[in-house]
Amino acid sequence: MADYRKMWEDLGMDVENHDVLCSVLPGAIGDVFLSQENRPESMDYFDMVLADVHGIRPAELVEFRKQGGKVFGTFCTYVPDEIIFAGNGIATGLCAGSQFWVPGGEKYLPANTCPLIKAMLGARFDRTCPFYRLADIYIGENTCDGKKKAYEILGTDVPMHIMDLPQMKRDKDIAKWADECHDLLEMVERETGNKITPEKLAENIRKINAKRAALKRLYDLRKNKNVPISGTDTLLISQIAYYDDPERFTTMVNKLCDELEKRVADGISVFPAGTKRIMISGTPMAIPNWKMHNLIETSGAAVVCEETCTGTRYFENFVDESGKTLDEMVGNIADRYMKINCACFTPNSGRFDDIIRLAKEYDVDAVIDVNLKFCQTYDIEGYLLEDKLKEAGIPVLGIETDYTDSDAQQLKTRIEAFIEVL
Ligand code: BJ8
Repeated sequence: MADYRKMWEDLGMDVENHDVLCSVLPGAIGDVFLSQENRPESMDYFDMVLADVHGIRPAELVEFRKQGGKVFGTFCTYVPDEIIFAGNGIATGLCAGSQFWVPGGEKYLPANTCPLIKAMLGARFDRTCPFYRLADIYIGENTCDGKKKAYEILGTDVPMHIMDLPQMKRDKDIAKWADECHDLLEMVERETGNKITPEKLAENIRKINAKRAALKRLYDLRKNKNVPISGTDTLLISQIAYYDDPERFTTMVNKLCDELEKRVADGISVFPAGTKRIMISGTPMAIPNWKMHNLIETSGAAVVCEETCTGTRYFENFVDESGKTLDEMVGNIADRYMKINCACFTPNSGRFDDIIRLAKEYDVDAVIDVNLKFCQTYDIEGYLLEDKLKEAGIPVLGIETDYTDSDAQQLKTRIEAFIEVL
C-alpha cells in the first residue's frame, strides 16, 4: 500500500487521529468481506479501492486539482453528476457512514440527530477525511430538516451551494427543479471557468447513463434463483459508485457482470439453495456502514435488493438522451431525478409502488425496512409502508438503528427469528 501521509498532511488533516480510523479498516474488511465464501474474482478491484479508500481516489483528485480542476462534494442522490462532469469538474460523494465521526458531529448538533448528519460534520471538523478536505465546494440540498440546518454549520467552514429540492411532484415542482439544475450549471461554469456546451452535456448524460446501465445489469443478475453475488459485496459496489471515476467504475462493474453471468449460466450461487431472499428498504448506507447486510447475511438469509440511495434509487431511470439544446437536456435531467422517491416528498406513494414492484421482480421472501435513528421522514413513512406491504402479502420487519455495534446482538436475534418464520 502506498504511503499517503504527506498528502494527508498537505490536506491539513489530523493525521494522528486519522491513523486510528485507518487502523480498524483491515480488520473490518477481513470480517465483513474476505470471510465470505466463493466471492467473485472481479471483486478484487473493489476490495483494492476499499483497502485504500483514503488513498487512491483522493490522490487522483489532488492531482486533478493541481492541474486546475475543481472537485464538487455532494451528499444526495438528487444532485445531477452529469452537469458537474460536463463542466470538466469532478463530483465526489461525501459519504458519512462511520461511527468514528459521530462524536465530532455531536459537538455541533443535538445528540438526537441522525448519525449520517452527525458524521458529516464530524468528518469535516475533525479533519479526518481527505474527501471532505479536498472538495472545493460542497453541494447541499433541501431534503430533510437535519441536513438543511447542518449545511448552514458546514457553510461556516467551506463554500456551499444549496439546491432547493421541491418536496412535491407536480409539474410546477419539476419545472422548479429544472431551474435549480440550471443554477447548478451556472455555478459549475463559474467555479470551473469552463463553458458547458450541449455537446459536453450530451456526452456526460451518456456517460452517467452507462454507469446506471452497468449497475442495473449487476442488480438484474441478483434476480436469478442462483444469486451470483452477496448483498454485502453489492452494497460495497454501490457505495464506491459515489466517488470512483465513473468510466473506470462502469468498466469494472461490467467486467464483474461478465463473470456473474457465467456463474448464473453454470448454476453457481453464493448462497445454499433455499436461502431466504430479503430486500432492504430505507435510508442510505454510506461507506463503511455494512452493519445490516452483514447481520442479515450471517443470519442465514441473502440480501438480493436494496431500495435505498445506496441501491436502486441511485441507478433506476435513465436520462432521456434525445435532448438537443441545453434547455432540453437540463429538462430531461430534472425529469429523471424527480423520479427518485425519497421520503422527504409528500405524498410519496411512488415509493410504496417501487418497493412492491421490486419485491416481485427480485422474488423476495420479505422486506427489512432499515432506518437510521432519528430520521423522521423515513421512520414516519414506515407506518404506511408496513401497511402497504402487509396488504400485498409481503412480510416486513422494521428496524431502527445507528452506526454503533451496541444493538448488534439484539438485532441478530430479531432477524434470525424473523427469517425462521418466513
Ligand atoms: S434522496 S435518502 S440521499 S435525502 S437518513 S440525512 S433523510 S435524517 S440521507 Fe438522503 Fe437524498 Fe433522500 Fe437519498 Fe436526513 Fe434521514 Fe438522515 Fe437522510
